[in-house]
Amino acid sequence: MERTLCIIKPDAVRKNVVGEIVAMITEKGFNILGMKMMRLSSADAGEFYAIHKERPFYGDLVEFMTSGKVVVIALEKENAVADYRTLIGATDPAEAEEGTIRKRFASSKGENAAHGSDSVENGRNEVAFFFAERELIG
Ligand code: 3AN
Repeated sequence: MERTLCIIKPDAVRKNVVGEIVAMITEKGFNILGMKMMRLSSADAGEFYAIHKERPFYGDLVEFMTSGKVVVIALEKENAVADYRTLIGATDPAEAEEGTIRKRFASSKGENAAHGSDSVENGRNEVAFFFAERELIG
């Protein structure tokens, strides 16, 4: 079983589409191991996105991710990482396939509704970044 991390980003929370996104995820057969709403601090967001530190959009990304509430969801399923990437769609909503979360709800490359882990290793690490093992219920 693989784990992957979903973050419903501040733009999607502001649009009141948390329920719709959770429904799209569970309809695809993902098991929710843990879910919480939180407001990321700059330190949290900066550390979580440290891999993008040198990218020109890093400052905007941290500012956006701390601009409002997010919903963090730990997901489990066979092939969870790739299947969830398929469900969220391309980073740029203009390139995202019909029926994906980003096609439906994202407004731009930056404000793109949902985060998804990009590898099996990052899936486990990102889930562990936000959840203690005892908070994850199989
Ligand atoms: P993904 O989220 O699809 O894995 P990455 O890993 O390339 O995409 O980028 C991580 C996050 O950085 C994206 N979710 C997005 O919020 C932001 N981002 C990526 N590219 C840009 C860009 N050109 N302009 C603004 N923000 C960006």
